[in-house]
Amino acid sequence: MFKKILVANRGEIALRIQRACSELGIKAVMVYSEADREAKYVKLAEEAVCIGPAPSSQSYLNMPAIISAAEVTDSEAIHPGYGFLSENANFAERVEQSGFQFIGPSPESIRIMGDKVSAKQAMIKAGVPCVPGSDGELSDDANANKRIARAIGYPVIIKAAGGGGGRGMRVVHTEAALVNAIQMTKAEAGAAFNNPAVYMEKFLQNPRHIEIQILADKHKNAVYLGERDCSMQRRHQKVIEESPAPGIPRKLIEKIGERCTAACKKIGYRGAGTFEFLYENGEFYFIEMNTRVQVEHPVTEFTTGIDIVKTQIMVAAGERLPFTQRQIEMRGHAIECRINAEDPYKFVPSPGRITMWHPPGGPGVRVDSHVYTNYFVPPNYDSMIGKIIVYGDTREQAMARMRTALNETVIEGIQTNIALHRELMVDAKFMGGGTNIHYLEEWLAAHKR
Ligand code: MV4
Repeated sequence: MFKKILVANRGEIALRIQRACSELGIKAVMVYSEADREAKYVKLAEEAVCIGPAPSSQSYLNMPAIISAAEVTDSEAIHPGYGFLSENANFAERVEQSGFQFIGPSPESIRIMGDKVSAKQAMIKAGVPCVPGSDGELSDDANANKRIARAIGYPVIIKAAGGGGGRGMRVVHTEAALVNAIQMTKAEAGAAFNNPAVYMEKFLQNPRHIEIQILADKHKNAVYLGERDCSMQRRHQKVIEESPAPGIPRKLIEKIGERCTAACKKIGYRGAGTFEFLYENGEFYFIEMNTRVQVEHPVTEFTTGIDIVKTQIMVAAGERLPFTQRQIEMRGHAIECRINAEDPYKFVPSPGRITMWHPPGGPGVRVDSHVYTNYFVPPNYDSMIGKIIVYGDTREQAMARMRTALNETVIEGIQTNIALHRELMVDAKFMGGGTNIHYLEEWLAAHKR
């Protein structure tokens, strides 16, 4: 096992990784920008290294600064967390070339999944069901593209190979609009991702966003830890996540989970990973794979009892997965609310000093946050300041615990989206379960203020 790991991230995930290291008896070296000197995990750290000024381009995205920090502290491995450099294949490669273990999949796996065309081709080959679409990248042949769209059936969606997470996509409803839409998406993709390649898919009108969590070791073992329903989102930012996904038969989850683990074994995937699917009319369609730990991993930790971050570290060190698929049981229900420093209805960021922080507690309540009373939320980064995660034997009990937890929470000095969460937790349709990816935006439009 490693003796010392460098944590190359900030915020609540930096603290989460620091805690996992502490439990494993590993020293955690924290890095921080000039704006993050006062973060809780920096104060707690035995060792912390300033890697640059507040802008992430000069700190959390600064590869030489991070690798130097690992060198001067004699770290053996680097945990990238989520966001920033976590899915940057070149970073993973440079980490390994510098003699450190990257806590995540191989640079090759990251590269394949980063290109959505090659990711989809790998999944088709491995037997994972995908959205019907073009056979790889689109050519410049307008007539050929029209034939592809006609075969799929309108509406179709044009997506950038270098996109993902909602960036670089365009829905096309008629043949008259197709050629121009492809041209526009290619131009935007070339500018934004330095890769003009695009592909075409059938546009699914009312899907849910269901993802499968997997863990794999370096010895060709892979398991799935069930699913998460992440349909409650606004502008591609998830707001609430839960597991299990309401109303989806277990047999279907098991079937798709087995396809995911088979694909992991086939491509030699290691570490934690998430297969993202759209789910519509009882069918799963793969869209993307995330090669990092995700914000919403705690809901899966609650329902499986497995520590995903500790396992990431163990498998990166070469250990075998300490459980088989048969030993993994899902139990109860977990829900996560992301707490953002923002106006709850206008969504304008609200950085500043937190004058009062009273997190909730009690049975089945977990709070992952790096903030505290008198902490200053810097304006330079994502507005998420923490997550409240609850567990219950049933979805109803989990929702009741979340309502209690949200009512207990006191955050003063900045605006937060707690009020929005409190309203959603008593919304009849959400309480019924199984709302789709458009629900929150429709709800917000109907509850304008
Ligand atoms: C789609 C889709 C409908 N049909 N693909 C958006 C983010 C990226 N991961 C893929 N996305 C979508 N791909 C087809 N063929 C609808 C979306 C989509 C979406 C997906 C998941 C969660 C929220 C979303 C919000 C809008 C659109």
